[in-house]
Amino acid sequence: MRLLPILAVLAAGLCMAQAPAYQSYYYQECAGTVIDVGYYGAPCIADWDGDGNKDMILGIFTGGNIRFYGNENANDSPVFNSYSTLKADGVTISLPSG
Ligand SMILES: [Ca+2]
Ligand SMILES: [Ca+2]
Repeated sequence: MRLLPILAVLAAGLCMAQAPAYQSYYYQECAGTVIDVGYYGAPCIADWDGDGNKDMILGIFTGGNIRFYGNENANDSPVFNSYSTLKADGVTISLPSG
């Protein structure tokens, strides 16, 4: 009988929860070209260079490289015009896949 009040509370919580608001997707471009790294691209957005706007680090499955795209615009409308491949000790970082 203790289960019934718990279920009632859970049901009330579900009814009161707000529906998530989704935005439509878009293809991010770099220098006017859609960024396409094939399968399993892994973006991570943060202010990586510390200049106050959010940039993108993009892990690429094929070849295992990591790209840095510096944002040249506001956070809500990022503009990327180039990227660099991340290196460690002067050597391009390449992670094994699979
Ligand atoms: Ca930045
Ligand atoms: Ca920037």
